[in-house]
Amino acid sequence: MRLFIGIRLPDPIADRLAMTAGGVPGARWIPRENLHLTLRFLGDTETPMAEDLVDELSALRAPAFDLRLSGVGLFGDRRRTRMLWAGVEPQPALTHLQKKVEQAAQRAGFEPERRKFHPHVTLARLRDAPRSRIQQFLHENGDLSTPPFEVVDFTLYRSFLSSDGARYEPQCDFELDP
Ligand code: 3AM
Repeated sequence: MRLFIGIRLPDPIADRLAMTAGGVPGARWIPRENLHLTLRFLGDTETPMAEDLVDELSALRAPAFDLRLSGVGLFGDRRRTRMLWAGVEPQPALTHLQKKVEQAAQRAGFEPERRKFHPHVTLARLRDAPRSRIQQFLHENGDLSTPPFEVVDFTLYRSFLSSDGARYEPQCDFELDP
């Protein structure tokens, strides 16, 4: 099964992000119910390793925290699929949680994640999108800012890929300390 660990967004926050969709030809917008902040991509995983991971994540202790999304940006270049994303205001408790999640994944037997953690919420994947429309999107949504919301847990997701795109199914929530 294809797995990743992420943070769910409260409905009003997902609603606000979903309002940014549109206006960029070649964009595949992430469906509102799929919007999330990825903490760790795990990929295809055998059941025993997934069970070890659940044990490790259940034992993880980290405090709950507030998070606020702000701004939008673009990852990637013309040779790769590019992504539009919403930014995350710096929050040391989020970085702390991500490190704990990384440690838990490694204890469960996953290879270390070599890439630096850039917290973001993917809004759309782009293919051959005109540069001018991307710039327009970045300009129009540059002042995106959500109210702070409390992150009280994080989630192990299963990802199902199909020609219609990905479907993400929460498998298990792990509570943070109040
Ligand atoms: O939340 P975002 O969109 O940044 O891009 C995928 C998504 O991240 C990423 O895992 C998240 C849930 O699908 N992802 C998918 N395949 C990946 C891979 N092979 C990957 N990240 C790293 N390596």
